[in-house]
Amino acid sequence: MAAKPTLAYVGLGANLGEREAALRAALLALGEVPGTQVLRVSPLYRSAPVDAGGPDYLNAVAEVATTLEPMALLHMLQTIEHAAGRERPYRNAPRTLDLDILWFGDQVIDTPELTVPHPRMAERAFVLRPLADLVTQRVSAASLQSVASQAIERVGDAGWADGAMGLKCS
Ligand code: PH2
Ligand code: MG
Ligand code: MG
Repeated sequence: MAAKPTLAYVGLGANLGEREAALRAALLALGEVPGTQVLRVSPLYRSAPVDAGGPDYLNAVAEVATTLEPMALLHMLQTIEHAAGRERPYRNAPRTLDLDILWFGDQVIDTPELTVPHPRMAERAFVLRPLADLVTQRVSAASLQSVASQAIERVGDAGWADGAMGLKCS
């Protein structure tokens, strides 16, 4: 019997190269991960790097259903990052693609390799704003208020990810 899928939220970011194209390609790749479907994607946001340098970031959040275990999903995300030319010369270095597990169902995970919920998501408008677009009731007004001073701009049209979410079987 197939495992029951878990609803997970993945943060996408890029601040080097063709940023929007990289995020679209990542969504397509995510939809091709075994047992994994991209259900919805937030609008796209632009912001200056937080605790980091380099060009502005583009960020979004994807809602996925996956039958993978969290560690298996993490390794698939790392494979997709690597294929996009991701290098890790130092912490928070500019990057062609960053894919972070924000939530994995309601699981709490604390291992050297993976911490879920994402440990810094509550401090970051570039995570909370797109997440709130998808799951309004799960992101409190108070937490949005606490990041309201961070400059962030919604860019592009609502359908920026159309065509990057694979074929839906009905
Ligand atoms: N990611 C970081 C560090 N800083 N800043 C913005 N605006 N967007 C990001 O995705 C981002 C960041 C580390 O992952
Ligand atoms: Mg990150
Ligand atoms: Mg990361």
